[in-house]
Parts: sequence; C-alpha cells; structure tokens
Amino acid sequence: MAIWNLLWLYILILYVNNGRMEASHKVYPQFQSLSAVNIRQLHHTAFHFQPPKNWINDPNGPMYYNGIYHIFYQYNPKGAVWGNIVWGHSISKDLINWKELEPAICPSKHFDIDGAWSGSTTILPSNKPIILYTGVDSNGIQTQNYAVPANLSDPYLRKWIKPGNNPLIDPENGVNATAFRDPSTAWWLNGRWRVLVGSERNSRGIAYLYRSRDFIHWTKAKHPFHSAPNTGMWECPDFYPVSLSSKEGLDPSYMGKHVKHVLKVSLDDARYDYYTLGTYLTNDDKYVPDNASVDGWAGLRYDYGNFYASKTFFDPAKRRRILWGWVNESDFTQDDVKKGWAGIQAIPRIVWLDTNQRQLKQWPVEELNTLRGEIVKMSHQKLKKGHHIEIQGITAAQADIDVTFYIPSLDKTEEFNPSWEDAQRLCANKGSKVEGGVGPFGLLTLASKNLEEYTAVFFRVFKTSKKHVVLLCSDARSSSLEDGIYKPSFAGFVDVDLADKKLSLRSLIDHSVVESFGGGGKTCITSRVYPTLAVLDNAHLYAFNNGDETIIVKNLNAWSMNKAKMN
Ligand SMILES: *[C@@H]1O[C@H](CO)[C@@H](O)[C@H](O)[C@H]1NC(C)=O
Ligand SMILES: *[C@@H]1O[C@H](CO)[C@@H](O)[C@H](O)[C@H]1NC(C)=O
Ligand SMILES: *[C@@H]1O[C@H](CO)[C@@H](O)[C@H](O)[C@H]1NC(C)=O
Ligand SMILES: *[C@H]1O[C@@H](CO)[C@H](O)[C@@H](O)[C@@H]1NC(C)=O
Repeated sequence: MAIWNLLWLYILILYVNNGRMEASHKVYPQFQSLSAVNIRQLHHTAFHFQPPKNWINDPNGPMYYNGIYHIFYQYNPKGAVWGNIVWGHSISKDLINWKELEPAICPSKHFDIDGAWSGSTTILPSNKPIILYTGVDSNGIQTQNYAVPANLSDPYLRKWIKPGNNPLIDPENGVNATAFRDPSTAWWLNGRWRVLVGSERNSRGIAYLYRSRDFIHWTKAKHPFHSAPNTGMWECPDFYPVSLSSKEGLDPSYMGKHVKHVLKVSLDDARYDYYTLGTYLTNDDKYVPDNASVDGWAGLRYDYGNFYASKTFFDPAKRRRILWGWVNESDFTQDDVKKGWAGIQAIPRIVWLDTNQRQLKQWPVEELNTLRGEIVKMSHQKLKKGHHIEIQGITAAQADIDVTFYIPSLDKTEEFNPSWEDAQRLCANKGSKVEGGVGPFGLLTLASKNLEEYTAVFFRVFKTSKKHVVLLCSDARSSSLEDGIYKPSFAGFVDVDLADKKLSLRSLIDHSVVESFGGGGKTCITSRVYPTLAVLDNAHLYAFNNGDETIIVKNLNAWSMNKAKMN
C-alpha cells in the first residue's frame, strides 16, 4: 500500500470514529458530500438494484403506473454515506433493467428542509398517483406531506410538486414529534381513506391510523391501529390483504371474505423487518394479530439477514404483490467511501400466504429469469459425508442456483434442545463444518479454490418428540479474509414437515450479496460479503455435506447471470 493510501486510510479511521447518530443512521458530515472519484468494481453487484454511485437506503413509494414500474429510494446524490437525503427515482418495464431519472423530491420547504424521508404512493381513483412522505424541519419535527406529478401526460412522471397546503399531518395530540414517520400506502373503506404512520411512545411501538374523505384533511383515530410494548420505534409500517386461496396479490382496499391481513413494521432497535398475520376488524378499525403470530423480536421476519425498511405494492399488470427491501453494506464506512457506493435493494419478490396460513412465502419476480445465461445441471448426485462437489461451468460470482436435496433417511437426525430457539446462535454453534446427523448440507458460495473463503448456505435437520426442526443458515463468518467486518451467521427455521424428505434452496449470488430462499420461499436470508480471493473469475461454487446421512442432490440448475441494465 502506498504511503498516501495509508495516510488516507488513517484520516478516514479518525473521522469514522466520530460518527454520530441521526434517525438510526450514523452520520459522517465530512463524507456526506465527498464525491467518488472512481467506483470500485470488485464487489459491485451486476443485477441488484442500485444507482451508478453513492448511498441509498429505504425503497420508497414503489408503484406500477401506465405500463411502467417506478421505484423511489432514499438517496444521497453527493456521497457514499447517509446524508443530503432526496427521493431518487428510477423506472423500468420489467423490474430488473432500470433507467435513472432526476430525483423526485428534494428538501426545499420549511417542513422538509432537514429531510425528505420515506413514504409511499397511493393510486387515487381516475388513475392519479400521489406520494405521502415524511418531511423533517429544522427542529427535527416530523410531518406527513404529499407530492403529485407535475404532468400526468409525462409517461415517466419525472417532476413532482409539493402543493401549498402541506404538511397534511402534524404530530399533534401527544404524538412524539421526533418519532412520527413513514406513511403507508392508503386504503379505502366505508367512504374514507386510511393511512398508517409509524411511531414510538415509552418504548411502545405504534402504528397510528389516520382517516380522510378527500386525502387532504386527515384525522387521527382515537386508538392506534396496532401497537406493542417494548418493541421501540416502528418504522415503515406496511399493511395489506393476502388471499387465503391463491398466490394472486390483492389491491390494498380489497376487503373480501377470504383474506387475512399482514402488518409489517421495521423495528428500529433491531434493524430487521417483522410481520404478523392477523385480522382486520373493520368495525373497530383495528388490526389483531393471530394468536400464533407474535409482535416484536420473537416474530416472523421477511428475511433473516440484511433486509430492512421494506415496502410492498400491488402490481395490477400481473396481479401480484411485490416486496422491495433495502440491503445495507456490512463493510466499513471507509470501504464505502473508497468504493463510492453503499446499499442495494434486494431482488423484488412476490409475496403470498403459505397454504399453512402461518406465514408468508416469497420468490424472486419471474422477470429475473430473463438474465439467465449458460446453464449447468446436476441430478441424482450423491453427497457423502465430508464431500464437496464443484459446480463448474458457470460464472460463480454472478449466478442463480436452484437445487432440491433429497434426504434418503431421517434416522440419524440429532435431537433438538428446546433452548435452541435463537436460530442465529444455533447456526454459530453448529456451523457448516460441525458434523451432524442430517446435515449440515448445502452450498458453499463465493468460495475460493482452496476454501480459504466461502459463504456457506446450508440446512441442518433436528428432531423433537413431535416433529422435525429445520435450520437454514447463511453463514458469513468465513466469507472474507478481511478482519473486523460484520460477518454474522444469519439463520432462520424453515417450517416444513419433511414428509417428502425434500428440501429446496435457491440462491442468487451477485459478487457481494448472497440472497437465499429456503423451502420454496418459506425462509429467506440475505448476506452481504466481501471476499478478497473468491472474486470475479476466481469465485467457485460447491455443494457439500458434513452430516452422517448421505444426501442426494436430486436436481440442481445453476445459471450464469447476465448483467442488468442498471441506471
Ligand atoms: C407534459 O408531458 C407531455 C408528454 O411528455 C408533453 O408533451 C407536454 O408538453 C408536457 N406538458 C408540460 C406542461 O410540460
Ligand atoms: C420520542 O422519540 C425519541 C426519538 O426521536 C425518543 O428518544 C424518545 O424516547 C421518544 N419519547 C417518548 C416519550 O417515547
Ligand atoms: C386467541 O387467544 C385468545 C386469548 O387467549 C382467545 O380468547 C381466542 O379464542 C384465541 N383465538 C384463536 C383463534 O385461537
Ligand atoms: C447493516 O449493517 C450492519 C453492519 O454495520 C449493522 O449491524 C446493521 O444494523 C445495519 N442494518 C441496518 C438496517 O441499518
């Protein structure tokens, strides 16, 4: 390393240690407007959403309008750390290839001069989109505001205006003014619009309900829509119906009989997205989670890895509900400043209710398959204990792998200790090299030739007197030789009964991200990793097994992925 680089790094480290917190983002004023000179490509993704450079966080206001998908996002146009936040704006015809437009909303008025933060779009009758977003004034007071397209005939809706009657919703009546943000998409019921705003009071997480006849005059409902003690600030509430009988998505205002509702909140204290399934009691205008669906840290997550501030929208073109979520970096801030970018969005996923009605399922939108190139197949391949088999012939750093494992016998399954309820800790204790009965087996992604580096995505099966317990891990602990970066052993349980003795896994590998879908989308885990050896053409992919029971790779398809047209 040249002396200049060392000096540069040293200065960076000095500064980095001085970061302070704002809205849960570390703030580094000295980097906020430091434009990248050259974008480091080593860990740059090829098919995950990101702008050409700089920082992004929450996806905002996703929608489909007149044949075009829009995604907005919290964006720093000037640097690779959080700050100077505007609403970035990109459009697409297929959710995979994107074109960047000018920012849609920038701070300009007293009510948003210190922040144009997250929000949602609602499509009003006669096909008029409207954005609700949180503005932050110079005292840190948060209000809900609206913006509308300047010209509805512009097919891209490039320009958005903030009408003069903003803000629409002030934090009155005992609402915590510095914890009042992220308006949801609105829904229509019995002559009124309804919208949720996230908040916190004495550590109780709250989704406030507001109602309006005209979308302009809003009144706070007497009771919160839902709240839960000791869960801290609820960011980015998202509320929507799911069908009991089909994978089809539903319009947010759909109130038919054969539905359940989903309430998702982003727990600021945990920095993960949690959801419950429940019932919308329309007479009381309240949401009640099912008994089996718990609020807070012990609840269900969309993704058991890096995935936050997500938002869904209904896509009327293909009648599906699509989920966007922010995947942050796990490297050091000084790495982000050097590479000139930070933050990606996960691949958009369809969400629907599992037939067991206890959880949602997710799967990458089918449009992703258009990027698939060369394919390598494997079937009926035995994986004996201690073996790993290379999957050759694809670009392993940029790939889509879909595999079904078959477990010939469950006789050797290890006992599950009921105290092992923390999946991430269990995965840390029983990593990919810790021999078991059935498993660990799965994939070694972004692996170097001699396995100095790899991100293991694998299953491990346990049993109790009543059932099997399946653990899915995405373990980043060996992902990089670089010391000190965040390399967690992310994990979640997969709610399957194993009657057919099959477990499926799909992993999207994209240079510094491994996004995995276990059990057909029952358990999803996204890891960010920064290999030093397993990069570009030096990355390898293996299937492995370290359990006593031989596992069969029943069916494996692996595709090289092409680059998306990305902004
Ligand atoms: C609105 O957009 C249409 C289509 O791009 C364009 O022809 C028209 O001139 C625009 N109107 C204004 C007032 O900018
Ligand atoms: C209000 O929100 C702030 C965060 O902005 C939090 O620190 C404070 O504890 C909240 N006040 C109450 C009464 O909950
Ligand atoms: C849920 O729990 C409540 C309170 O314990 C009980 O009254 C109710 O019957 C339960 N509902 C279901 C569907 O089990
Ligand atoms: C993503 O980065 C890691 C490592 O710095 C943090 O631990 C997470 O809290 C963070 N996630 C979010 C949502 O900010």
